[in-house]
Amino acid sequence: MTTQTSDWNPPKNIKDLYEATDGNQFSGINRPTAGARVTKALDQGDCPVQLYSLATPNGQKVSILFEELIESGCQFAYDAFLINIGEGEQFTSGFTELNPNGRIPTCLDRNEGNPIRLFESGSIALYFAEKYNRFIPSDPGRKAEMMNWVFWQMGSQGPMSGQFGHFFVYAPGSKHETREYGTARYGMEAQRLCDVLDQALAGKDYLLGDEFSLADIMAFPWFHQLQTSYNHASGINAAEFLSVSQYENAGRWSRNLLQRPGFQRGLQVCSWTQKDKGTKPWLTEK
Ligand SMILES: N[C@@H](CCC(=O)N[C@@H](CS)C(=O)NCC(=O)O)C(=O)O
Repeated sequence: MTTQTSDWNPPKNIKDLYEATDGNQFSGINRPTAGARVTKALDQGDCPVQLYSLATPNGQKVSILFEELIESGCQFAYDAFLINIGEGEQFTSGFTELNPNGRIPTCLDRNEGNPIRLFESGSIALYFAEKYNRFIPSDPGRKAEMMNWVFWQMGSQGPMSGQFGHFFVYAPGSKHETREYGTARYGMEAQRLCDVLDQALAGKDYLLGDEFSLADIMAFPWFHQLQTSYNHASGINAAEFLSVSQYENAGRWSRNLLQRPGFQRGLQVCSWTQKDKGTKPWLTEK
């Protein structure tokens, strides 16, 4: 590919561009460095597993898995703690000791006295699915296909859809040209990824055909996010903007998954809107 001529001259160092991000809804917490920003221990409960999360699509992958483990009959108990990422709670020393990347979801498996820290939703999900021998096919070919979807989700669907959401909803209000470029680039890619999912689900109940697996748990929350969230201040939402209803196979799959009690509860764990009811709101409703 040839390098295009450009009338844009970047400064010698990115530092001179940092302030161009001012005004995005997360600019208060964005920094180019890692590590703890304050010394503070994490809250802990009595259960074997401690989950530090928020009901964003990345958090929901793990909480849906946890609730599906419980639904499938596993003796699985976890405490959940809401991490307010807007206030930088992902940068306390307690949090970054568990997750040097400073992102939700993050877990601690006390593992009968041999604690194991877990970060990255894909790593957390594979760890617990393997530990409890659930949602991973025993047949090597089917297991490989399941892994294909897990890595597709982690490497493509999540990051690209998230970047779309940033430019569409959270980027600085006045940066119209930047927003149009970012929204177009990542929005088109988010559509392509929805189409990948949609085509894979043609004539099938689940990504592996007739077998529900971790692939479905992983791929659901970001598709659901595009169906239901990312509302622009003008009133346009992602579903309308990206014509998400055109993905009929994925829409049918998503509706069916939403019938599962594990999905219904998993979506609510560490939900911001129901914070007053606790991190597992259905416990209060009983
Ligand atoms: N690849 C990571 C992504 C995690 C991630 O980006 N989490 C977001 C919330 S959805 C976060 O914690 N953001 C806080 C920040 O940007 O400081 C995973 O799947 O666990």
